[in-house]
Amino acid sequence: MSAPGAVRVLVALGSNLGDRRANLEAALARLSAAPAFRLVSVSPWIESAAEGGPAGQPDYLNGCLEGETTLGPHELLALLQDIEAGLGRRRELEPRHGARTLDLDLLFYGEETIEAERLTVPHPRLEERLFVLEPLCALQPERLLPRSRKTARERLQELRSRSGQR
Ligand code: A4P
Ligand code: MG
Repeated sequence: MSAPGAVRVLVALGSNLGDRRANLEAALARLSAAPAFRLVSVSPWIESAAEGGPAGQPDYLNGCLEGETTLGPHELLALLQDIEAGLGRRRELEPRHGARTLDLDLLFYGEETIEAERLTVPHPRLEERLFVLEPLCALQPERLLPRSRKTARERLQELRSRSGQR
């Protein structure tokens, strides 16, 4: 059952350092243990080569989760960043888009649009990334994306045909 005032959220997960599956599963366990967060569903984990960033990085394991929370969006971002740090991420030591034990990005916070200094929602790059759209489509293929105005499924097909994948 939903808590009163709870908001549906979607979070992207990624890891390309250490035991990637264990990192992602530990993130799920920590989120589920937070009193203000309820895990609703999780996509399969999907492996892909690192997009952008320094050359020679290990492949990523990515996924997406749907949850429900009574936290505000900034509080939720703080929780996600605490979990990243708790699982060994040292953001200050990484190059941009460098390898990381855990990356948690807030894709959607209900239907809200947020343009704050430290938080942009819906996530600004989600519509350009196969590694986000693939797991998102496993959970919400009909989700309408604000920039392209396409569904997640349509946008995934478009990016796949552009990159020569079927
Ligand atoms: N921030 C703003 N909006 C958000 C949001 N909606 N969710 C701010 C999370 N954070 C948000 O994040 C930098 C700052 O973004 C945070 O301090 C927060 O206040 P970060 O996680 O430190 O930086 P990042 O993840 O390196 O940067 P960025 O631009 O978010 O990178 P992406 O987009 O996450 O890409 N290839 C594959 N195959 N799989 C991947 O998962 N990931 C990346 C990183 C590159 N290539 C990849 C993958
Ligand atoms: Mg990130």
